[in-house]
Amino acid sequence: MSLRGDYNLAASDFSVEQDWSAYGEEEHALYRRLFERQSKLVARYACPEWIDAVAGLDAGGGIPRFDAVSRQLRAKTGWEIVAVPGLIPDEAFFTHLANRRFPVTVWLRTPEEFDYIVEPDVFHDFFGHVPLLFDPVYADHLHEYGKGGLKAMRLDAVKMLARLYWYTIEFGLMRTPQGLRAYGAGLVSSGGELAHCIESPEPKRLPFDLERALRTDYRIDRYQTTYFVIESFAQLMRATEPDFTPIYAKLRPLPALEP
Ligand code: HBI
Ligand code: FE
Repeated sequence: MSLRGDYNLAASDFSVEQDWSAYGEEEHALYRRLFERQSKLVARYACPEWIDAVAGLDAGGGIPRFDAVSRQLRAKTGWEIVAVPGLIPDEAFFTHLANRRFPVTVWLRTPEEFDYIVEPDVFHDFFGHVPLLFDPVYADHLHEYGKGGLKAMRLDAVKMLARLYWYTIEFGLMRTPQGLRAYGAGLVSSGGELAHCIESPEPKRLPFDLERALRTDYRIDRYQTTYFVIESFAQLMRATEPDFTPIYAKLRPLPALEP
């Protein structure tokens, strides 16, 4: 996969400096436009935990300073942002999560990609992922996920575990007393899929089922056709607590499920 970021300056853990002064005014303006578009949608479709967290973040003025937000994060849940050039290898990614460091891409999409981008950019990573790191239960789950990822590598089960991440952290839905809400970063940061995932009659919306999620394939270049719905982050934490080793062994011989 030809990646867009500049990996030449990355350290051995794939971290880079954010160099906030290098962003141009037009990049900050594009970030603000993305933020303003999503702000109208998240009020209606994002889960309460995301809404509460983003209220405490000065996230709309332009591309955020990672070190300033890391100070707020550390104080709340012990997490911090690690600046990266883009997608990084699984082992580096899982190692960062296992140490409560969330990788956030430093570059911003081009104006032509306003509506859709394949690779995660700073808007997807920061606006989509960072606010929920302020939620203690979600933060603990992601920490466990990172440790589970390193174990999955030893068990050659990363493909299965990546599906869990996809159907929760990236595209998860939550049932709330006010109705369905999105918590997945790929949904919260999407101009079109955020309303679609809640309003459209087309996609399947299944109660969260760990084994089904681990078996269900996904497409990265289109709206999801299947969403999994949790009751709460506490339920997600409980459901993913068991040792996955016997689950991997049971599911490995079975065919993947089409979404
Ligand atoms: N790298 N920067 C970055 N962000 C991701 O979300 C990411 C990654 N590398 C690997 C990866 N995700 C997935 O393979 C894991 O979810 C399994
Ligand atoms: Fe993401």
